[in-house]
Amino acid sequence: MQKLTDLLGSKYPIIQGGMANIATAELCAAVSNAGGFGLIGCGGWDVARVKSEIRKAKALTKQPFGINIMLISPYAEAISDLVIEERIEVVTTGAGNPGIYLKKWQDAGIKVIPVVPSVAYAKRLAKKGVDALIVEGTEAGGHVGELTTFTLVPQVVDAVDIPVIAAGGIADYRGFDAAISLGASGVQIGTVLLASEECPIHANYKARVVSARDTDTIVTGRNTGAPVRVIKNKMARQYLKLTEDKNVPLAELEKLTLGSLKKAVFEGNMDDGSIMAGQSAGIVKSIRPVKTILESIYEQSYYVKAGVL
Ligand code: TUI
Repeated sequence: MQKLTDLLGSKYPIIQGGMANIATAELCAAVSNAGGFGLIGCGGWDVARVKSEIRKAKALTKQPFGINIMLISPYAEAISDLVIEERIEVVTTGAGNPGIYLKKWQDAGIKVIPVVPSVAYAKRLAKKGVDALIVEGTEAGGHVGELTTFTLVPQVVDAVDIPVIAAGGIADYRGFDAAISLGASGVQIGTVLLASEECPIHANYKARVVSARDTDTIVTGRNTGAPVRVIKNKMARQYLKLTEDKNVPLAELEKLTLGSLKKAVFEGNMDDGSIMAGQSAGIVKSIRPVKTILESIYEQSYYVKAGVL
């Protein structure tokens, strides 16, 4: 099987999550410049904004980087053409089925790496010729599936013959090595990068991730079809209450979630903001440069030390 670093052109088999409103050109370039694989997370951005971030990232790094498209975005289709025009080499997708765009991207030579939350979904996409899969457990922050990284990764590894990238709950070399033990070819990290010096979020958000204890995250909206893991606060409690009423339209809830994410990201509002973060927030204890975070994951890995990777 192809090595993930050969597929991506990065030094480390570590990719950055496509965190909406957070994975800007700045964070993406910092990750790629540090030897990981950076991504611009399009979230709910329109085409003009994504284009401007792509241009910025191209100016900030000469290393390869990718684009993450959140498929429930109203701009997903337009962005699916933009990545071709901009000659982006790798696209990751989340929160939906990338099926309708696959052929067009593959014809353009774009490597496609969807996030999958289940085995059946992984098999279907592998059959369609995607290049790798990001297998994300429910430990992750933001929009999540039901299964844990620990159980889902080995099942997908057994079901497909393309590289699997483990995501959800990984914040240090121990999580990295666990993922490799489960058969993954690499990992995706998000939460630990929230606590990086280069991450363009409000200082309050970073501080809240660093102070989070093991039990501080919760999944809101499991019963609505839009389950989102956040750090518990007033907003999370309000959202939980709102979703007890099953008649609230999904689109309205998504707007509320993305809108309140902005309050946390830009204003540092830790009461009314949606503080998306994964369970690994409990592992994250300090704010460090991206380069230190990536090096400490890779260089301390037993697999790396043993020369296996
Ligand atoms: O997408 C994510 N994480 C996200 S997106 C986001 S922004 C947002 N805000 C409000 C509501 C919803 C999203 C914050 N965090 N991770 C990747 C991911 N994809 N996790 C799970 C999935 C997924 C779920 C279902 C992928 C495919 C899927 O298929 C459903 C289907 O049958 O189409």
